[in-house]
Amino acid sequence: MDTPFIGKKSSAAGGWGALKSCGKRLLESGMPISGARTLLKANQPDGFDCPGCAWGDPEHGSSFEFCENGVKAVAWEATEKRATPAFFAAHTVSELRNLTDYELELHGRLTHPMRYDAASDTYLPVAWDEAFAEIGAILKGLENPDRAEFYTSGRASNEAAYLYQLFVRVYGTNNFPDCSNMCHEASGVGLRQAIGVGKGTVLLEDFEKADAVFVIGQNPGTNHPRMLGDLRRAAMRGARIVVFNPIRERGLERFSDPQDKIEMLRGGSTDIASHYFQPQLGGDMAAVRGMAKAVFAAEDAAAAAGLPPVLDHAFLAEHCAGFDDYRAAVAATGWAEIEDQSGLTRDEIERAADVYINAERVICTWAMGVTQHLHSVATIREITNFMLLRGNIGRPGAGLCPVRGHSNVQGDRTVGINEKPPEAFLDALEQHFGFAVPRKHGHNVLSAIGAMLDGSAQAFIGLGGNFARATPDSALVEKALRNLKLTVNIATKPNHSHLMPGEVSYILPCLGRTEMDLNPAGQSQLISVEDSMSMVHGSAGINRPASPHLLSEVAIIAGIARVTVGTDIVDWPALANDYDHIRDHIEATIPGFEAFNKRLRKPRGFHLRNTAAHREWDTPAGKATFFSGTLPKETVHQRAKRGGGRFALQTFRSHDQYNTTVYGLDDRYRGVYGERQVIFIHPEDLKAMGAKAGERVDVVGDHDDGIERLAADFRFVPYDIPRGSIAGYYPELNVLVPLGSAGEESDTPTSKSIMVTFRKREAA
Ligand SMILES: Nc1nc2c(c(=O)[nH]1)N[C@H]1C(S)=C(S)[C@@H](COP(=O)(O)OP(=O)(O)OC[C@H]3O[C@@H](n4cnc5c(=O)[nH]c(N)nc54)[C@H](O)[C@@H]3O)O[C@H]1N2
Ligand SMILES: Nc1nc2c(c(=O)[nH]1)N[C@H]1C(S)=C(S)[C@@H](COP(=O)(O)OP(=O)(O)OC[C@H]3O[C@@H](n4cnc5c(=O)[nH]c(N)nc54)[C@H](O)[C@@H]3O)O[C@H]1N2
Ligand SMILES: [Mo]
Repeated sequence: MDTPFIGKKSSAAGGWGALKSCGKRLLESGMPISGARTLLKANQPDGFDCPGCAWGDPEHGSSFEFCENGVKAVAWEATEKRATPAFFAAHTVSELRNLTDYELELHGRLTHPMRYDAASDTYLPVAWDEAFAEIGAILKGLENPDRAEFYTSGRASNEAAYLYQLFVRVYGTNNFPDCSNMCHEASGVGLRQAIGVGKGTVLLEDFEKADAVFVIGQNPGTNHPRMLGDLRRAAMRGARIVVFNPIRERGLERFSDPQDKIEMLRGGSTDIASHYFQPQLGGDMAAVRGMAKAVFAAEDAAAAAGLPPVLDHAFLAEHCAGFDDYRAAVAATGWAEIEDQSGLTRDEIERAADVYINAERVICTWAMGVTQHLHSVATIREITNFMLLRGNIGRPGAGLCPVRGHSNVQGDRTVGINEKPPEAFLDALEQHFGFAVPRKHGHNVLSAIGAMLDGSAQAFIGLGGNFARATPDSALVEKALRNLKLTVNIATKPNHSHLMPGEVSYILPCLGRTEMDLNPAGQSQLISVEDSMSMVHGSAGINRPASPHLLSEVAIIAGIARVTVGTDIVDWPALANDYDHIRDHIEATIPGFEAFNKRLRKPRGFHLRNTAAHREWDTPAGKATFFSGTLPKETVHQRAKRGGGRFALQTFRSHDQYNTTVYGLDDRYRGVYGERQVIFIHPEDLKAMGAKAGERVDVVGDHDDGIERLAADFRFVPYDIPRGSIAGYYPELNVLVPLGSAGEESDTPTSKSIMVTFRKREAA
């Protein structure tokens, strides 16, 4: 069979495979001896925050927490390879566009500020001051500030993000498209409505106390490997781990902890999931409602038998609004509808509910499998409803835990990267800095793209990220970027967004998290980040900068700001010279940052108070609020089931990538090697189509907007996945994600429910 890329799956996540992969990655990165030292400083009080993910750090852990994908993220940044002016001189931008994301980033770290030269179709080095002057002149020359889009990726520090939002608001717009719009937006929206705060309510310690952890739509083995350590410890002390995931993900089944010497020597591993349910794509709201139905049934049975109640009546009476309506809505939802939409049987759902009922303390975590659907906000409200039934919010060992993506995506929102900023924050800015703050809501990712396409947007500034590749309908977005007057990308490595130059285009290279950030006086500057548990901690790099020409993100923002809006309102250079001053402004304008500079210097930083965790409900009703809507009329898998050779496609991450950054072509945990253009599919679906493993097909979009979408030359991988649902990698499949399909109330691209068909490829 022609399937050399399909190999053995790891028997467990972690283990020796993880160590081997790290060694390989470190060698490839050409990271010097300092590499080991660099790694030992990850997530340490006197080191830097790992740029890998937003999982929390243990309160008492003083030893290095091993994490394979953290190693990759660090090695990727600390590489010895350089994309120098000589590299850019040797290749036209059109040539570079033919490289894959993987090949492009292999060229290493950017070393000089570069300006696009249309005559030669290459990037040429430019002086920082010249770059700032021209960018400032173009921004000032736009018809009005709403013509510019200011994108943020979630790696920016609190200090950089705060300065950025301040600059942009002094300039006069709230156009803040943000990676969060494509990520956990639905969590923020749903949680704010239900419990009054758009963040998770648990601390890392709560995982030591929980009796059950529900993990919905998340693949921590790859994307939050350090979370597996916490799940493993929970499993070992008998906590139940209940997984809802259409795909059987290795890391959720078994984990061999590289930290555990005995487990490593014996080649053993620990079972993670006690229960593994495989719903259909987008079936989670139905599954959770089914569990709620089972909880109500158990409550009725207990009452009839004179047993203690299942519901937490005291909590419901004191803290909740809308309970009776919710109970009625659940009663009105039939099992047939629940089974069809969830793809799970009543029996499976009742077994999951039993775990919930028998656990005193329950945590529910989720990520992109929940947030990237049409009805994600409703699903998150339903998860909250379910957790409220037994008072599982706001007490030890229990709570809601949306697991964030980028290492500081949560912090960026906290410090003002928000296209719909709260009025209180704008008031505080206005009062503190004394300027008329723009009040009109700005663009998110989708509306920014809309504005680029209809010509009303004329400039794009990207603080990190890879806008052209991370967004839906990538082919259209690339065109849109090239129609702009100005494109600026602040970045560490070259990526495809840099190859879509507008009329004037700059790549501005910045320091990474692992590098020393020295101010003009030669003092090391500290930055801060916030993790998924709302812990704010300091981070200071230890490596020498990749090039002497790099500036920090803060310095670059200050440079652009000084030229664009002058220094009357804000003394930008002074703030860039001492980040303590930026933190003073954060403290003065954002609640929760009292004594910021002092508390940041404590070993583990500090916790930003979460009202819901204290059972204070900042909602219109002043209570935790049940939402009692109906289930979605039809999900993407239900539509696919109606026939026409259609499938419901989700796009997810391989074990060897960080979003649009591809580290390598293997996906060890899923047994795929040296190939990323693959489609995971149920073997019976293959058989029904008369297709074989490894066969090449084109994947064709089936969105009813008349636009033709094609992802060419993908190969089938038979997999343990529900029939009718398929999966493949982002960003290669972003050409199929329709711009016109956005989550209700979240406006998040629906990258986990895409309708497609297959077209046979003619043999070459
Ligand atoms: N190494 C590494 N770490 C990362 C990242 C990375 O790319 N690489 N990315 C970072 C970022 S920005 C983010 S947002 C997070 C992403 O972390 P995840 O959310 O874990 O990322 P995905 O790979 O998109 O995986 C989604 C998971 O949800 C499942 N799923 C898909 N649809 C459904 C559904 O309808 N229902 C259910 N129950 N499950 C579903 C998929 O099978 C898959 O296991 O990770 C962060 N950490
Ligand atoms: N189809 C589909 N699309 C998706 C998703 C999906 O699951 N499926 N996931 C969505 C999600 S959850 C997210 S968060 C977005 C991610 O979208 P982005 O955040 O835009 O993308 P990244 O790939 O994380 O950005 C990588 C680039 O960031 C730059 N970079 C790295 N470190 C630094 C740094 O320290 N400073 C600066 N200035 N730049 C740096 C490098 O140049 C690198 O090329 O993609 C979204 N798109
Ligand atoms: Mo994300």
